Amino acid sequence: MPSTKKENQVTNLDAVVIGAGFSGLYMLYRLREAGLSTRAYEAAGGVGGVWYWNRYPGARCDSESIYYNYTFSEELYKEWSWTSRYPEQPEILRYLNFVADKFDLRKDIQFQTRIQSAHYDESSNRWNIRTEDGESISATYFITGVGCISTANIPNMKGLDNFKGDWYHTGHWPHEKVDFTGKRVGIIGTGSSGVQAIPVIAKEAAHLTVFQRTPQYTVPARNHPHTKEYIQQAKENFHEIKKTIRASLGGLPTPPSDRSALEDSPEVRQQVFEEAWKEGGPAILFSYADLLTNEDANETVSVFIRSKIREIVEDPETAEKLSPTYYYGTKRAIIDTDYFETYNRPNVSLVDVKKAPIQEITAQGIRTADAEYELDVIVFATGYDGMTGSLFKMDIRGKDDVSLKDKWENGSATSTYLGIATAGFPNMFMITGPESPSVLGNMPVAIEQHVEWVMDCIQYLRKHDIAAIEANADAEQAWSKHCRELADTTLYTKTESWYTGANIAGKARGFQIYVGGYGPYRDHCTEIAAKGYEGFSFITTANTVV
Ligand code: N01
Repeated sequence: MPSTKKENQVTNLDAVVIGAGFSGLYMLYRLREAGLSTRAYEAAGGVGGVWYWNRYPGARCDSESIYYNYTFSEELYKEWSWTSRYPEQPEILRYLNFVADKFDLRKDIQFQTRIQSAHYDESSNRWNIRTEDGESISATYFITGVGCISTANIPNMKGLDNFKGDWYHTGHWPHEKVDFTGKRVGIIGTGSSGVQAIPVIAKEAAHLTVFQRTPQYTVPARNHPHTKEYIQQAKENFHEIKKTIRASLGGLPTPPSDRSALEDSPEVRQQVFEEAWKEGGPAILFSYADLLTNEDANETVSVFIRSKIREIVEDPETAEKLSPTYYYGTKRAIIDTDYFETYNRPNVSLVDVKKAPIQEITAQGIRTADAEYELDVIVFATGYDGMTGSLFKMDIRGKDDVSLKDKWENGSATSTYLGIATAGFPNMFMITGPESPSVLGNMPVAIEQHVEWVMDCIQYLRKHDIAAIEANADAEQAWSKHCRELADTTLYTKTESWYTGANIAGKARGFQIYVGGYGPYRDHCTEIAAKGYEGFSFITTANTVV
């Protein structure tokens, strides 16, 4: 077959960045500022990453706005004003578009382009990258900014093709408004996405049926508009905010308590939890130091939230079905607006699909083990193939033609050095990759740290005439072991969640997140760099390893 013009062309670049969300935009900016020829490739039609795709009703941020943004530029921080404590998706997407415009990033982003493969060529120390439409790119550095939770999980349910109505996944929501007026809507999933979407859809739909597999702890967000004075004050405190969130454990300025929940009497504890409930947001999670490490401490907060569910939900049977039993906070701690209140509406019903599992999607709706539900619309709020899903979607091959998927044994042997690099894949950097702290906090803070570390590393390589850097296998094994050991001191590993891969049928289990906190992790990465990139090997331009 004659090859197309595109197939014959090779674009030569210093660096390729995958994605144009928070990670990709900043990485592109830094590389370009440093004078490297760079292009970002993005499957979507615009910037934003998850905020481009997650347009579902109720989608909003769960970190406070004044901290959920870049802090690399004081000017940028001062030019943008958030309207509320937890802004909605359209406002966050506007912010990222504002960033792209301010720094003129769009001219170096190729939209609607999905990267199909990236293969490392040992003879040239370069990455050969191909897009799905056949374009070839050669680059020294291959940097992924693909997000930790961006590959949608649409469960393989029998009969979905037969469904006569419309169906959507929250992570791939249409750009046009989906009108639920007068419709019988079914939603599957009660994670962060479901908990945000359910109250909003319920207000519009004729009837909303929630298909719940695992009930969720969620606490009120207490969202509210910001006053001009509050925003002004944040801008004046820019340097303090930046310093504090960068040194913090989870990218937020309020330090968690240093007290054990078991140190206080039940009366005092009740008061602490009541105040945190009133304050909303992450206050409950931060109210005691050991909620995520001590089973008895965790039970105190779990009991408190269950009591709130019983207070809010009028029907005792529904309240019971909505009451979780896993350790609070070991699935992503959710904050909501009127979630439990929504179950008091006459047009909302709750179906326990753990008790009576979904058997198939029929032409008319959903059939569970004990009933059939007629629906006009099905919403899948069923989450993502987290941490490795988006990396495995590309055919990434390192030295000796070994694929990342094979090296990590499909996810069961995922191992990285610092969550940034992996042995056998020189000059490949993962922004918020597996075994970094990433999703256990306020993501933009984690992203900025990685981008800045990677940029410093690339500058070092260029300055010292080093062709490639590669993580050493022994340093990687030690880091993975350290991550697992730390995780095992917490309750995270005792709960089935997308953190552990348990949400995807057949996916290997493992907890691939560093739980030691953003600040300590940052210090460790800085120290590794200061020691001349300890744990890495360098390949010189003469192709010798040092
Ligand atoms: O996904 P999830 P999400 N049959 O995996 C259920 C971030 N985020 O999109 O718990 C029936 O948490 C599943 O049940 P179970 C945030 O980090 C942030 O809600 O596995 N049910 C669960 O209830 C978050 O943690 C924001 O038993 C099935 C739900 O679907 C992450 O994204 C907003 C099923 C999936 O919950 C993912 O959240 C939104 C099946 N076959 C998301 N398969 C912010 O606020 C799955 N489920 C910033």
